[in-house]
Parts: sequence; structure tokens; C-alpha cells
Amino acid sequence: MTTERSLVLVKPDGFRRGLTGEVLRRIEAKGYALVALDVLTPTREALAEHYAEHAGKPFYEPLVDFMSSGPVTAVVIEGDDAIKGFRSLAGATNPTEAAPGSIRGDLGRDWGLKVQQNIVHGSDSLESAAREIAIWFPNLSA
Ligand code: DAT
Ligand code: MG
Repeated sequence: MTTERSLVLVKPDGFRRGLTGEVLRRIEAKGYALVALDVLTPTREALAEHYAEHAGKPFYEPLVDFMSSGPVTAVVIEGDDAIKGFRSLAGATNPTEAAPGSIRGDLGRDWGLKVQQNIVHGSDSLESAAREIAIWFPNLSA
């Protein structure tokens, strides 16, 4: 395994519920390093880039509305196999199905909305991580 970086977002639901510290605690307890961190309310333009793969899907507009509804914490984490490792910490996309022990399984639930509010985002591949880190941290050097 090589050292990888992944882009993690604590989404507006996590921020509003005061779960940012809990998410960061789990990342650090797992052993990943925090490389960069910022608290900001994302623009719809940045979110359109970030979620380009989902454009046109039924949950896309609700997703952009939700993600631009308040502050998020954007974090770059680093460690061996960190991309897969954080996806495992996060759990399945649907918080009802996410395993207990995962962030989404322990802290998330279905709220009956058009888009799942599942507390965190994590990059899903090396290519996504590089693309997403450039969107959220354009000044961060590799
Ligand atoms: P993930 O965040 O696990 O990588 P994704 O990239 O497929 O999932 O989707 C981005 C977000 O959109 C996801 O975190 C929650 C929401 N979402 C995905 N699929 C959905 C669906 N079928 N119904 C409602 N919301 C969905
Ligand atoms: Mg995804």
C-alpha cells in the first residue's frame, strides 16, 4: 500500500448536530493524519464540480440544496490505504443499512427526505481524491 490522501467532508447535518469533533476523533483514532482543514459554506458552483457524476439524478438538486445549506468541514486526511479505510469508517451510503460501528451506522438515520443526510463524504478512488482535493484545497501542494 502507498500513502494516500482522501477528501473528507463533514456535511451540514453533521455540522448542525455538533458531530464534527466526533468524526475527526474517529479519523484520528483510526490513525490517519489531518493534513488540511477548513470550515466553509460551499457554493453551488463548487458542489456542481464536486458532484458532477450525479448531475441529472433524482437526488441531485436536493443534494446540492442540502450541501449548500450551511457550514461543512472539509478535511484532507492521509495514511496508507486511507481512501478505502475512510469509506469503511463512514459505512454504507444509506444510513439505515450502514453497519453499527461506522459513522453513518452509529450517528445517521433516514429522515424521510429526498436526499440521504449521511453526515460525511469520503473520496471513492485515487482519481476522485485528486480531483476533489483540488476543488476544496486549490492551494494545497501534493
Ligand atoms: P457516497 O456519499 O456514499 O459516495 P454517492 O456518491 O453515491 O454516495 O452519493 C452522494 C450522496 O448523495 C450520498 O452521500 C447521499 C446522496 N444519495 C446517493 N444516492 C441516493 C439515493 N438513491 N437517494 C437519496 N440520496 C442519495
Ligand atoms: Mg460518492
